[in-house]
Amino acid sequence: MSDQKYYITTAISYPNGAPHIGHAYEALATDALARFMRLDGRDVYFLTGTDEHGIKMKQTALRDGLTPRELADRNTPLFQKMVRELNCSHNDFIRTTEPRHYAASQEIWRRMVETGDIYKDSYAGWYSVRDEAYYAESETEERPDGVRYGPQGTPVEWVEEESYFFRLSAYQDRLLDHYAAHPEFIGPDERRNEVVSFVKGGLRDLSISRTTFDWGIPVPENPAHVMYVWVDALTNYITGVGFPDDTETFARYWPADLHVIGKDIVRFHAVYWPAFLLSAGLEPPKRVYAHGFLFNRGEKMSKSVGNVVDPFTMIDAYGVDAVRYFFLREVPFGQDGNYSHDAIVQRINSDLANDLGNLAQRSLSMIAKNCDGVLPQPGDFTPEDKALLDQADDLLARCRTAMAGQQVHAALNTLWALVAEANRYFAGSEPWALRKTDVARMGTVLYVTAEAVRQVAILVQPIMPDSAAQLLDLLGVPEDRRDFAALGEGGRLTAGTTLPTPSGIFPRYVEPADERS
Ligand code: ME8
Repeated sequence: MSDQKYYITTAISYPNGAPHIGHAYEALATDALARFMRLDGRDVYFLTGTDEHGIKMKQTALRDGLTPRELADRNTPLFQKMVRELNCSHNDFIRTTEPRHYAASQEIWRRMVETGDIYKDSYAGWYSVRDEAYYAESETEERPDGVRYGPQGTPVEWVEEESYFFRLSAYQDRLLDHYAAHPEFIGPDERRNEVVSFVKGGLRDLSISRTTFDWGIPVPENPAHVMYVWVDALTNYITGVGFPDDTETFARYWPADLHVIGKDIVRFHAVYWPAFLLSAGLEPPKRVYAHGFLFNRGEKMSKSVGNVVDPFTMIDAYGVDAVRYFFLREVPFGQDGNYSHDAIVQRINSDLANDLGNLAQRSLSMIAKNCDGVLPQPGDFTPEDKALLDQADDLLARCRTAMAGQQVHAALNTLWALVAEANRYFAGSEPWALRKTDVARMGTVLYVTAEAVRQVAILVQPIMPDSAAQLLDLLGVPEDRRDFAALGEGGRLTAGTTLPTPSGIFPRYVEPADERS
């Protein structure tokens, strides 16, 4: 398994403003999936970045008295800072204004021309700048406010201009065949059904260039046209792995194993993108998975926390690992979710501080006090010991299944079920009482508990990399025994290891205002 590649991407964000929590959510979830696969021995390539062309960028720049490039140069560093502060392990951050991306976009265009899929005509129809999307008249409606809206609730405007078209209509059957042959191509199922019925409803050729503005990549044979922003944006996924010049890297990583995106941009990824690729003689990605949208429940936020819609404020207030854990545990991946200060504090104090933190703290401090800080040698295992160890040894298989289907919350539920079981085992075994009656048995209980914590700590690394590393330090697990190959019976803790002095890793969240009292 060790050599199997795994190419994973986020959508690339529009840097027409500062990053928001939706952007952060997508990045941290994708990072958890990337880290999981890496620890599982896969050769992972993880790409993220910014989508810097298009009318939306141009209009925002005009409003702010900037050029679109100045706007991109002002905001893209904030997206780079966000992924850094979120502790993302991306291999590359692509900006669609880079020369390598111009080369890739012009090359895919040329290949689509060669296939005969691009022709010139004139476009007349509806366009949403907010979505950067063309809509059929039947998908729009005029509301009582006199404004016409598209299917995502954004205003549309009438556009009429000379344009190049892509023969999307010619791909209807091939796309339907592809969805049928690869039922895993789009997830979750709800999104797949939407796409299949959209394509069955009939595809019209797609306008893929604009002449009324110039903020985009020039069309190779006719620089009076710039490419429609989505043609260039989607192409980032192949630019990022070396298309067209670095054929070795491209052959190694393409097709992508997973594009992680939000549910509002499924049509672009599951209809347009595979059609462009098939036209250019390239393979479609293996899977596109759409997460849901996050909503601030609108609860009053603690003053000290401030505006928690801002990912930077949120990281400052709660810590990066707590933020990562909260969103991935709280929101079933693929569904919409709410967040609020109270919900985050609840997860920090209950799941992290009480359940996992106390389990680790109680067992490790008993080892420190009663075993001279040396991991005790276990005696024969009782059925209770074995039951807990078996459940721990089973975690990897369960987490693999969950993560292969992007069910990150389900993987976490499995881990916390083991944490709950380990807490029951620890309380029921009363090692503090055994200290006076049966020291050897106490040692076994402490060993078994520590071993359960070890497996949880290894498997929780993709979600909370820093805290998991600290926990593994406290358990004396060497750096080279922290990947998934070290899980299960073969990687058991080594009795006799001297452990560092334990310290708390998951502090309770205390409202800053309460700290003084
Ligand atoms: O769509 N909750 O960029 P973008 C969860 N440039 N996810 C959200 C969200 C929310 N409230 N708001 C946005 C674009 N997202 C294009 C993508 S890819 C070739 C080009 C998600 O900045 C959204 O669904 O509007 C998308 O996946 C990502 O954030 C970037 O959104």
